[in-house]
Amino acid sequence: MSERAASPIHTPTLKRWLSQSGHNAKVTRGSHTKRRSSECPQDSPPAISLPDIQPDNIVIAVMGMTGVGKSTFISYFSKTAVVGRSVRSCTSSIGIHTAFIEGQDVYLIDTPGFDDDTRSDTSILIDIAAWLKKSYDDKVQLAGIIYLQRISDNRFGGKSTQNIRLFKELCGEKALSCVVLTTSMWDLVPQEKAQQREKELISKEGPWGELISHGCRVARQDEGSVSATMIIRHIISQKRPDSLQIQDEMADGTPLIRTKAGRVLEETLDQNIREAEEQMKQIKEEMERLKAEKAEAEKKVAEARKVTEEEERKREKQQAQKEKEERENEEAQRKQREEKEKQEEEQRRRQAREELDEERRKVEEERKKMKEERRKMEEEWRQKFNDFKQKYKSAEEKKKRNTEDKQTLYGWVKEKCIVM
Ligand SMILES: Nc1nc2c(ncn2[C@@H]2O[C@H](COP(=O)(O)OP(=O)(O)OP(=O)(O)O)[C@@H](O)[C@H]2O)c(=O)[nH]1
Ligand SMILES: [Mg+2]
Repeated sequence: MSERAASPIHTPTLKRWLSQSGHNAKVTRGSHTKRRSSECPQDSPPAISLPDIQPDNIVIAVMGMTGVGKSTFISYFSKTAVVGRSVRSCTSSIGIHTAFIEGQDVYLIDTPGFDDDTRSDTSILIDIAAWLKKSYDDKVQLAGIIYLQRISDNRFGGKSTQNIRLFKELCGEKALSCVVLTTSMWDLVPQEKAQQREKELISKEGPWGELISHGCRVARQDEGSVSATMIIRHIISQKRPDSLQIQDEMADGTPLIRTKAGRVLEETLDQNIREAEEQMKQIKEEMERLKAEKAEAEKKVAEARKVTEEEERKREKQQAQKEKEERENEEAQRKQREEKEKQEEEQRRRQAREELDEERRKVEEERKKMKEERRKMEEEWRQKFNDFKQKYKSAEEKKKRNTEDKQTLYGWVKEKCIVM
């Protein structure tokens, strides 16, 4: 595919009209895709001259919810497309990017995605409708619309369904044949799963079933610039729709809110309000229920606390009684023990006294015995002494007598002259 460094369109009339409209849709120098925050790349492409869109130029709008890859799709053909770097919404206003595809100048219109986290769907629809009205007034016809949807989304939720309804009423049945329903982000899901989701998406009863029955084509944006070029080529090869339903309605003077798309949006908003109110009601009921549960729980807790405190008091009383009994028991045991010890002591003392008495008695007896023995001995001694004394006296008398005898004898001898 031949491709050329593209530059955003500068359409003086369009620029004037859009800036007068007071909406977010702006045609600015450099990049027409206004970037909203630091999440979006900050390196703006250099400012380049902007060609006017002529009625016979090929203009393709890329639509879809936020983050589906609209700017990424355009970036394969135009360096001015600003791709988001995070999950936050990036493209905040309509951007017009020029590209050279298959030997032709193609104008790719980057639209802000619905379900944006910083803008309401209403203000986005106003921007898109304003741009479509202006292009209608300027006789600029869309060659086709690429409606992107992530195949990686787990389920086709309420928001996606609402967005499809809005998109359908924006285009109108007669323009749906120039729409290519395109699935992106095939690389994020296993092929088998992605194919299954695609099958569900395009089935008759599926979210895209009705659109397909009205002529929408289905494509996969699964090979970067290759598949993107094939999609563009398909659109170029198709007959252009005259106009979109919303353009016809607005050209007839129908206010945006009364257009079919406007009504869908209104219904959606009403439904969202109802859902939010229902949700609020449920939350309120849930809160009331929780409050009641809490009050009940608190009551139970208070009752349980009362019972517990009562039990605690009883337990303390029982404990105190038990301790008292234990103390009394101990006291009784102590007294018993002391009494027993006293008795034992008394017994010991009595025994000791008795032993002492016995000892004393024995000693006394011994003493008496000794005294008796001494008395006997003394008696014996006295007897013996008296005997000795007697014997001594006898011996003395004997000696005296003998001495006297001797002296007598001696005297006699002398007298008789007998010398011995
Ligand atoms: N893995 C993967 N990422 C993709 C693909 N296409 C886009 N992305 C990423 O998805 C994010 C959003 O892409 P954008 O192109 O900014 O999406 P958008 O639809 O323009 O988003 P808004 O401007 O917020 O409406 C970016 O980080 C892209 O790099 C794809 O096919 N595969
Ligand atoms: Mg974008």
